[in-house]
Amino acid sequence: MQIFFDRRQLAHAPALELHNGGWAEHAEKPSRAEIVCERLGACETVRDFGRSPLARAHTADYLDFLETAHTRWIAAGRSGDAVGYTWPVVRRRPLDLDRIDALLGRYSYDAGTPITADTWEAAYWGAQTALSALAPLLDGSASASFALCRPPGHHAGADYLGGYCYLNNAAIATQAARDAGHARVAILDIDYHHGNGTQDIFWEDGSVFFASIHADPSTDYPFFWGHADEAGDGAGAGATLNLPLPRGTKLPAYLDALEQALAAIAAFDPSLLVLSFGADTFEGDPISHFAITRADYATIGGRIAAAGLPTLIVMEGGYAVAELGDNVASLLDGFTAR
Ligand code: Q9C
Ligand code: ZN
Repeated sequence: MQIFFDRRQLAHAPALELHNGGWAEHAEKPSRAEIVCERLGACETVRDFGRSPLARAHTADYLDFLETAHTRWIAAGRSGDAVGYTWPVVRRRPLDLDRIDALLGRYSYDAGTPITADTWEAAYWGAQTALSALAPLLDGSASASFALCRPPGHHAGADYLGGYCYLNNAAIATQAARDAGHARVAILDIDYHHGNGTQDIFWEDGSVFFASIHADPSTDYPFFWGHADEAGDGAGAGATLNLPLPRGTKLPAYLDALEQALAAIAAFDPSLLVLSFGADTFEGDPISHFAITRADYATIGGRIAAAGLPTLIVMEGGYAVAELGDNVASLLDGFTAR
């Protein structure tokens, strides 16, 4: 399996996140990607596909905001990481506001996702990592590849950041595959958290099937999305499948959900699969509550490989840093052994 990684992703290192009423050390650390890279060994060089494929999944105004937000934060006399404190909810309307705090509210939905001086650079190369890993699948020179992306992407929507995510790496690669001629692409999201950004981007798109297995949003972040009755709308009605599972879920119940997701994906008959892979389903994850073991990841990888689709695997979450390398290696080994 070809592995793609770019060290420029490591520059993003937010200090703190608002957690249970206080500022806590940020869980999404650069060492997450470093330890996986060390464990997996040699990585392919990432190419620069420019900004246009990013603008196929995100709005131009959001990309401009993300690129300039920290500079504007400093220009407003602040220091450290930029984070919002006011979010429009009631009777929202498209006001053209200039104040950085207003923009942070407009383009984000939580206080766990600070913008640092290096966020744009890191997120940009994260997206390029996903696009670079897609390339051998598009030209047929590989049947599977792994994009070691960081920061993660699946909570970021077309015009908002959140959940440690800024650019939606999986969505950008999916749209690039569509634009390269893949008529139907499926996304399978197996991060512990619901991939609300990805779901939102393709909500009304019948050419992308989005299936997600995640912690029940009644008890877990992101709360407002990922409930079982969310199924898409318009041309995308029926092209979204949410399979929420309770806290404490172990492999057997997880595999039942996985078979359901894979059956729905097979019925959709895609020519490419994008796997949003978060290893935060791990039993030892510090912010999550499933009970998947390292060995289980190989089983899960094998089941997904059995779908027989060209597959782009994109890294999402996973916060048990010391075990992350082994957990990712287990999933990839299970996938390739199949
Ligand atoms: N700090 C991913 O796994 N948790 N994102 C908020 C308060 C947010 C996780 C709790 C979890 C986001 C990609
Ligand atoms: Zn997650």
